[in-house]
Amino acid sequence: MRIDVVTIFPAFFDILDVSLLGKARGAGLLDVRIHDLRAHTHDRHRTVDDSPYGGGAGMVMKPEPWGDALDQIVERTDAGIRPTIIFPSPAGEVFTQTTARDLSTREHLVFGCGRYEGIDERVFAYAATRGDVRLISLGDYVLNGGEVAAMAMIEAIGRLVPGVVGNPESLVEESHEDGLLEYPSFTKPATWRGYDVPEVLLSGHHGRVAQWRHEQQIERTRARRPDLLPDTDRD
Ligand code: JAH
Repeated sequence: MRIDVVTIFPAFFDILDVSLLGKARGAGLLDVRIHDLRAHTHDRHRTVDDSPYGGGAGMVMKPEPWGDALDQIVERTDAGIRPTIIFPSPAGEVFTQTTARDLSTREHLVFGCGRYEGIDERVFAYAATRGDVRLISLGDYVLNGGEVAAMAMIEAIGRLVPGVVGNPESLVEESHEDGLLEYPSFTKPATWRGYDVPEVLLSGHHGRVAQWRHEQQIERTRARRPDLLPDTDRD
C-alpha cells in the first residue's frame, strides 16, 4: 500500500519510523511518504493561509499549494489507479474499524492534513477530480490540525494490511472486530497482591473458557458501550 501525507508539520510523522509500522515499511509492505505543503508555495514567506472571504475568526488554508501538491503526488504515483484522498476533519464521517478495514484494501491513500480553521472548500472539489475524496473524523472533538488524526488512521489501517501484523489471529480476536469489546486478559502469577486470576482460566477446559470470555465480552459491552449492542440486548 502506498500512503502519501501532505502537511505543514512533517516532523509529526517522524515516529512512523520507530513504530510497529516502521518494520512494514522496511519490508516494502507500506510505502509512506511525507510531503511538506510549504514546498508547493512560491512566495518568499512560504504562505499557506489567508483571511476568510466574508470575514470571521482565524485563517483558511489557501488552495494553490494544495492543488500543486495533489497534482504532483497523483501524477508521480498513479498508473491509472485512482487514489483515495482523505481529509481528517471533525466535520467528516466517523472513522470506525469498518472504515479501517475498507481503507486497508486500497492501493493508494493520500492524507491531506489541514490546520487553522480549515482548507478552502474548492480544494475538496478539485481533489475529487483526482481521486475518491473522503472527509473523515476520529470522533466528536476538535484537534489543532489533521496530523494526529491522520497518524491514528494510518496505524489502524496499516496494521490490517496483510503481512504487517505478524499473527493474523490477533487481528480477529480484538475489540470491535466482532462488534463487541475485548474479554479481560490475565497472565502469571495466578495470584498477585491478593488479586486472583478467575478460576475458569486455570481449569484447562477450553469450552468453558470460550463461553466465559464471550459472556465477559457481552457484559462489558453492555456496561461500557451499550450503543454497540442491538436495542433488544441493551437492558
Ligand atoms: C482540526 C483541521 N475528529 C478528529 C479531528 C480531525 C481533524 C481535526 N480535528 C479533529 C482538524 C483543525 C484543522 C483538522
